[in-house]
Amino acid sequence: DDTRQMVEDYFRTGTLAGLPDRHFIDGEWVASSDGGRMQSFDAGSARAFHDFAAGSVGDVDRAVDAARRAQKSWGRTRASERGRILARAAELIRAHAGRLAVAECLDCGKPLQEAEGDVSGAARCFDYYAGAADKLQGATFPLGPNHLGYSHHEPVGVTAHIIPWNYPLSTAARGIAPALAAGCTVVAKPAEQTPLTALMLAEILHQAGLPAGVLNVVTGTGVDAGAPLVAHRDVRHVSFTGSVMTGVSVMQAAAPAVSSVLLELGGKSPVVVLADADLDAAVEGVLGAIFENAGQICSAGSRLVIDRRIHAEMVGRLVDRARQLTIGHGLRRPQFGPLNSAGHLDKVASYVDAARDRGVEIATGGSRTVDPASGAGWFFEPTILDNVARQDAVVQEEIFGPVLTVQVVDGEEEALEVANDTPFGLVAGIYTRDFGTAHRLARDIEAGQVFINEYFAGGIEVPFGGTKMSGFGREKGLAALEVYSRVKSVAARIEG
Ligand code: TXE
Repeated sequence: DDTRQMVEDYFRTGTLAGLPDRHFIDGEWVASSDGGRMQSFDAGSARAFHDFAAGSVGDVDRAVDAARRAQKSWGRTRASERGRILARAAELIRAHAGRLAVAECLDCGKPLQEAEGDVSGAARCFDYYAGAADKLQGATFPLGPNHLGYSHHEPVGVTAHIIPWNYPLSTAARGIAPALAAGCTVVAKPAEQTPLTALMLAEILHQAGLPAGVLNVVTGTGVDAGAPLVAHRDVRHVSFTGSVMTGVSVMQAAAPAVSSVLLELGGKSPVVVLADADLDAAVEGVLGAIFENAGQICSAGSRLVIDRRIHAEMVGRLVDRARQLTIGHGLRRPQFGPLNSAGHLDKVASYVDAARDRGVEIATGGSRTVDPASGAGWFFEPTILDNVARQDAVVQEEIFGPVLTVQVVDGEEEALEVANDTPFGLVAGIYTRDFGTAHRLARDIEAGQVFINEYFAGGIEVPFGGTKMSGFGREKGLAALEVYSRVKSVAARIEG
């Protein structure tokens, strides 16, 4: 099939023909105003495979200007028509699924089957907001017989989307689809490591009938392209997914324009496994929670909080399974792929090296490795650190790699205390057969989303976002439409 051919072509030539390599502004492919270019790297082989436009303030200004000019007419386009365009985009994402997945796999390094899952999730996201576009309704207010009061939702205006490198297509889709559904226009800035699928998505929406200027994509670094975008005076809202430190500076940069901000800043999410849990389900859940996408997931379950009575058995089973994971280049569909960049591999390795030096017990993994087929690539072994103290850096700070820490507790009360004992609060997993315990913990755990007896349960229907240092604002679900719209209320005297 198509995908197999692309994979063969890539391994033969070291590149892939026809990948987008310029900004998408006002319905056209545009080179950087200063001619800047930068390279994309294939993490599975540590080699450059593509180059693309490195944008700066001139490109951002041009894109925001296009979005501002397109805003009025897009905002007044009938909601059902906006929905039809999103529905067509969902179909086109499916039609181009193979190419999108291969591009995502090369840009991120992740296993191809995971990239394929991201692509079908993105299509599903466009379906969802296609259907939701004309369900955004206002209210009437009981002002008495002489007055009429009502409200409706207006689009926020030009929105900026700063996208990270771990889920480039999914994150782009979950911001762009509700923004377009609500009648906003968009300037998106994908991460410099992973520009491809946001550009491909812009082309798909253009083919689906989206008018020029409604969705623009400027590629380049955070400093040169991201910073001028989030500070732009004509941007009314910024959706940011990335690190805490950058999120704070984005919020500051957006303040002078009084733009609203949504921050999705990652976490240190606990998976609580109590003594009565279904251990088979818990083992599966924890493995996926930390080793999917090599742990480069904001909502990764990176802390196992485990009852002492099942600790030895659970860790033994996890270690066995972690050692069996097949490692390799993403295009070979391994169970476990590389980290996204050399710099990120250094960060993950330095956390584990420092932990080793402090005497933290390494139950399995703990070292850099390579793709066994080529002897290259930026890989770090699936790693489990056992019996880690509550204040240890590997428990308190986001590593964003395949490193699970294990914290041993006695019973529900201590599990809750340990689960909440980090600065983050994105998601949490709970494994127990006791209904009351599960929902008591779900109530008391500080997190924006809780999974019970299946980690990553849910879908586009379920609102997602953080508390504490994990950020604020909700993506996915109908909640996301509220991010991209404002209530306008009208009160009129109609009698007397
Ligand atoms: O993040 P940055 P980095 C965490 C994870 C990771 C760490 C560093 O722990 O190890 O962050 O990753 C753009 N104005 N997460 O350095 O800098 C940048 O170009 C505007 C968690 O990649 O936050 C990219 O598009 N934009 C996370 C995006 O911000 C700026 C996902 C994220 O980059 C900017 C990624 C600026 N001044 C990393 N500086 C999650 N929540 O899932 C950078 N950018």
